[in-house]
Amino acid sequence: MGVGDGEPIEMEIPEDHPRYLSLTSRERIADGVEAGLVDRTGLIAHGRGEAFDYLLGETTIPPAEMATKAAAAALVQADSSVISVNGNTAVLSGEEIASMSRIHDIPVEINIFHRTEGRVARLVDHMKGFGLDDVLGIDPDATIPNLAQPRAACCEVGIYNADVVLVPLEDGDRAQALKGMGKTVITIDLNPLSRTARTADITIVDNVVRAIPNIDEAMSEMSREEAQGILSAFDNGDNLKETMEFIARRMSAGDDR
Ligand code: PTJ
Repeated sequence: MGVGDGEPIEMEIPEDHPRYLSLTSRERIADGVEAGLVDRTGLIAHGRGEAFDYLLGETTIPPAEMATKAAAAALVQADSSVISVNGNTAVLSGEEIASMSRIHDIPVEINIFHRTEGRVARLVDHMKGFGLDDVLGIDPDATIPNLAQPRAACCEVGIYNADVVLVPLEDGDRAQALKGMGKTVITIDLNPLSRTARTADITIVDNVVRAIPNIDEAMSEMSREEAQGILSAFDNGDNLKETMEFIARRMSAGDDR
């Protein structure tokens, strides 16, 4: 659904369009706002993500492949992990997250920045629509320390007790507060300069749409022993530096695709 003269219009995007994924993602976010799943500021966040994705060439670049392996390793080694899902993530990657949750037995918690109980309930239903029996997030019973309410609300059996948290498109304050609790924070953020990207232990600078299936696949192929070696060799600061060098090289080469 698109918008013309204030009236919603149906958009048909041909599958062979060179920017099919980007355009269909844009439609999903817009539809998500209409369905009360995505906060309206999610449109702006998505636009910022699109701009960075364009700089990457809308593909998973080598440093992101390394970070994806490190994320998979942290999840393979975790005692208790959780996937924190917000509005944008749910409409872009809900089905793939549900599949990853089932295969690797990782709980999903709806945890949103612009919290309303109605939107949490709709997002829980949305994720259950992909076949998950239990989705956390309604009736939070714990609080993330050093973070103002309502963003601090979370579930004890989910985010509060987890040692490893996968939080795509997170905000900087909450990423910092989760780190302050001693957790390993994995984020997916197309902006390598964001506070979240710099705060997390592992930052995958990639589109959540590509990153989730990649983490899922990497986990399926990894033993705990292998995971230990990958984690010891990974440094998030170095990885972000390589990411920015990749973008700078691409821009100075004038490579538009
Ligand atoms: O559903 P809510 O209430 O939790 O709100 C979610 C948003 C995303 C609106 C909220 O967390 C927010 O405002 O986020 P920010 O601070 O704008 O940060 C979003 C980050 O995600 C930015 O750095 C974007 O570049 C990045 N981003 C946007 N789309 C994608 C993305 N990263 C990966 N994949 C994307 N598709």
